[in-house]
Amino acid sequence: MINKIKEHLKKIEVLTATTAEEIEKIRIEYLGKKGVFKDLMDDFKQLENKLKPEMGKAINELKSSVQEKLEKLKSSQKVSSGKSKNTLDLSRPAGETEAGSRHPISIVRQQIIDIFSRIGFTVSEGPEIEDDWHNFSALNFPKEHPARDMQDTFFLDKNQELALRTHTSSVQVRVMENENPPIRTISPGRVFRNEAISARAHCIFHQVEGLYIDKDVSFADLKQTLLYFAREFFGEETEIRLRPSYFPFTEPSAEMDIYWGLNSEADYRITKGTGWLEIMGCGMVDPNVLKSNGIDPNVYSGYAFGMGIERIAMLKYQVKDLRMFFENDVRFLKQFSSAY
Ligand code: 2NM
Repeated sequence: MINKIKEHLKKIEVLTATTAEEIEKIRIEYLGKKGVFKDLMDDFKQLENKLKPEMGKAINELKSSVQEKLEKLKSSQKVSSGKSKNTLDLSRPAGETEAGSRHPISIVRQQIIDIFSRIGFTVSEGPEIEDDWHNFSALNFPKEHPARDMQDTFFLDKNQELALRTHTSSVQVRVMENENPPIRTISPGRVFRNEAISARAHCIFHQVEGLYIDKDVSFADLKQTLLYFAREFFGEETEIRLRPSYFPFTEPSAEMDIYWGLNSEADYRITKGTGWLEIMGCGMVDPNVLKSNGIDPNVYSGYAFGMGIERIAMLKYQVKDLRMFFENDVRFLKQFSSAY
C-alpha cells in the first residue's frame, strides 16, 4: 500500500493540465466518489490497527499534495487564459476612489480662523502641556482661587506644577511674553478638563480664544468685533446680546448670546425657551494680567474672548451629541464637506 501511495506522489508531481476541464478530470480521478482516495480508504480499513497511524499519515500527505497541485494548476490556468484571451481592457475607466473628508471640527475651526484673519488677527499656537504660570498664575488665578478647582485640571505631577492646559489662554500668555502691542491674535487648540463625558461635555475639546491689545482698546471694540464674527458665521441678520459674567482674567466680563429664534419645538429645547443661545465668553483683559506679562496697563488695554468649537459645530450642523465628534465613525464624518 505504501508503494501505491509513493507512485501516486510521483505521478502528481508531473501532472499537467491547462484547461478547467482537464483540471476537473484530475480532481475527480483522485477525490471523486470512485477515485483513488476511495480505494485507499477501503484498503486502509482492512489494515491491522498498529499499521494505521503510519499509513493514515501517508494518505493525508498524498491528499495535501493533490490539493496543492490542483490549486497550482488552477492559478496558472487563470493567468494563461487571461493572457491568451487578451481580456485586459486598457480603455476601461478606472474605478472610483473614495475621497476622505475633513473633520467637522477642522472645518469650523478653519472658518473661525478665516473670519478673524480678514480683520487682521494672526494665529498662534502653543504646547498642550503647560506649567502653572502659563495656565493659571499669569492669568490672575491666585493659588487658592476657587476658579482653579472650577477648572477640574489634569495635573501631571504631585506638586501641580505641570498640567494639560485647561484653555488656550496659556498660548496668549506666551504671545504677550514674546511680543509687544499691538497684539491681535487668535489661538485655536485642544484643551483638557477633568469632566464626566456626556452629550454636552467632554474631557477633551477645542477652543478658539482671541486677544487684542493696543492703546485705547475699549469694550465697544470688543462688541463690534464679536458682532462682526456672529454675522459672518451665523448669517448677516444675526443679533447678539452680552450678559455680565465673571472670569479671573477679564474685568468686566460678559457672555455673548446670539438670537436663535423660537420657530420650532427644537428651538425651544436648545434655547430653554428664551430664543437666545450662549456662544462664548469675553471681557476686557484684567490689568493684573497685562502687568504679569510685562505690559503697562496705564498705556495699553485689551479685550479677550473664548469659544468652544464643538459647541459652535453642534449648532451649525445640528449635532445633538458632542461625543459624535470624537468617535470617528466614518458614516458620521463623511457627511461633512467643505472647500478647505
Ligand atoms: C474666555 C473668556 C474671557 C481670555 C482671556 C485671555 C487672556 F489671555 F488675555 F487673558 N485669553 N482668553 C478669555 C476671556 C477667554 O473664554 C471663555
